[in-house]
Amino acid sequence: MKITAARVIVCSPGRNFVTLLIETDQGVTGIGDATLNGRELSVASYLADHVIPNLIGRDPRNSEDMWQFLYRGAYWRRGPVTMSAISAVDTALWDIKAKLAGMPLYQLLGGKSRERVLVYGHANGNTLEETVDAVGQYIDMGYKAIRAQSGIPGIAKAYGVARGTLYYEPADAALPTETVWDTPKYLRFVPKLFERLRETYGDEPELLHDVHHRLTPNEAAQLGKSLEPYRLFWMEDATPAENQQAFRLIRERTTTPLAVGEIFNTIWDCKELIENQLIDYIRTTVLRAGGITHLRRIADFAALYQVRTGSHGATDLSPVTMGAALHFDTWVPNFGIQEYMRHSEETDAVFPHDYRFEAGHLYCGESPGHGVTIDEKLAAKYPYKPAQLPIARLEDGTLWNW
Ligand code: KDG
Ligand code: MG
Repeated sequence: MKITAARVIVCSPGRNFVTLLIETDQGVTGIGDATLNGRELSVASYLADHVIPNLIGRDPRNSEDMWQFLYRGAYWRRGPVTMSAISAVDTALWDIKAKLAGMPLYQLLGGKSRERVLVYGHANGNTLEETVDAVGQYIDMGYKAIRAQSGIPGIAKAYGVARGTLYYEPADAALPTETVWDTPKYLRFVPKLFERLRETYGDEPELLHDVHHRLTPNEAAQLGKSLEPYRLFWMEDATPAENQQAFRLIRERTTTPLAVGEIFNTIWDCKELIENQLIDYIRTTVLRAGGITHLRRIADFAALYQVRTGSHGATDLSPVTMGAALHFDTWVPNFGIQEYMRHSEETDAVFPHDYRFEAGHLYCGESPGHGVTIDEKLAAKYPYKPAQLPIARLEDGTLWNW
């Protein structure tokens, strides 16, 4: 069996997506997501110029060898562009393999470990009151776990606050929007928000919060401690994780559970965090961390240390990633939770899929493969639009972590 052709489809049905489609001599095709928010064309070019010529003529069933070829064989290892491209190839090959077997992808991984996948949605508002109301709306929609982000008095354009109500899309301009950051204001405000959320909705809903890399380890420890009475499911990306040992300081000072990993590319980015039990949830994804093949390796390693999965699932990960992630989540023994930010109707129409939401959970479909396809004719109606992520500066102008 051979790969006969592959192509990259770039489209923008509400936001930009890069999709790899692989064709075989047996008529079976597979797709993978290669979207890297704000840097989409770099991955598209890496795939078209450097990866696709290497795919033609190879046996698509040898996904492990293909992974090793693209990772080791490139000499230049890791990095978001390379790893997003490898992820797309790997996801497409698993899609093909499962279609050849006539099975939903989770069956090839080891079958079902659970019937349904717990997801968390994104509630947000410009003020504390609006955010409290938004969490209530998510509870009414059936969500059992909700991330709460709020505008903060005195901080213009806080992270995670939507322009519409259901959809949060940070990549909002061709050149980065500038936002302002102020740590003391943030640290004073956030515990008040979660105090109000527990007062209003009681103990039951799982509540999550994304710090989005803004704090130092000591500040993160302070925040974690101040949130302990409100029993968060997790505090995410409390500090940047290039220095994995930085999490030791946070870990030693608070019992608030810690999640990290949406920007990690390989097991090497989280090895120390996991083996030293510095985190509770690893947020690596099918898309960013080398596809099913590598994500499985990370999850198995994490299981040894009782670290559970909590894959990134923002809107810049296409429905193709969501479909593959749900098969992974249905199988993975040490599953924690799956992020689920709803895609727009235009996006859903371009990527027909068989997963569905019900009562706070997503269910993966039963069709062979990962259950997501692309309508290429419709995709062609939405050409690429340059859009980058914002940046953050302190009030004195110093560039900060967005
Ligand atoms: O492209 C960046 C987004 O995916 C990111 O800002 C979303 O932090 C995020 C999250 O937790 O969903
Ligand atoms: Mg995040």
